[in-house]
Amino acid sequence: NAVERTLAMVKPDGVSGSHVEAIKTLIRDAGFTIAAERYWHFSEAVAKEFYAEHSERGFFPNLVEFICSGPSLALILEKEHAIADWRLLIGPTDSSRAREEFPKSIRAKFGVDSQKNCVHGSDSRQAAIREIALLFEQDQTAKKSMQHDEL
Ligand code: YYY
Ligand code: MG
Repeated sequence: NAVERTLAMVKPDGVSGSHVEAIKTLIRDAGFTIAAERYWHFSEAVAKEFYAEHSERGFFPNLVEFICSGPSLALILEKEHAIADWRLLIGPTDSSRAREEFPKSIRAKFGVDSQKNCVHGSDSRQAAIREIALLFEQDQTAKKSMQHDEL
């Protein structure tokens, strides 16, 4: 029953739509602890690294542009089964499908479509470790590739 960590993120549409406080309330009400949080304004290089697994997909260029369009709030969430439970709480990738199938999910409540779906969640333990390292544990040189605190 080890406590698990996952990487959650409120994407640019969620930050600009002022959904951060509502989402943090849903996070705490679901029993997660917010271990760390940090605003990032993604550079193109870091966005491409974050979403590297999708680099061959047709939606990739638009996804990178969207993620770089404004600040995101990255959060490290802790709880037993944090990875799977956070994926359940955010709902399916397509916000319309979320509204049909998981109306209580965060994407159902605040997402717009398949791209502007408000939140991110790591999909495996390996992804969580990689994403937390990328957004919270980079050395100073790497951090310079991102412009943070641009709210
Ligand atoms: O993990 P999750 O965010 O639910 O979906 P992925 O299949 O990993 O895709 C990552 C990201 O890419 C998704 O949150 C929005 C974007 N995207 C898109 O813009 N258009 C699609 N048809 C599918 C995904
Ligand atoms: Mg994914």
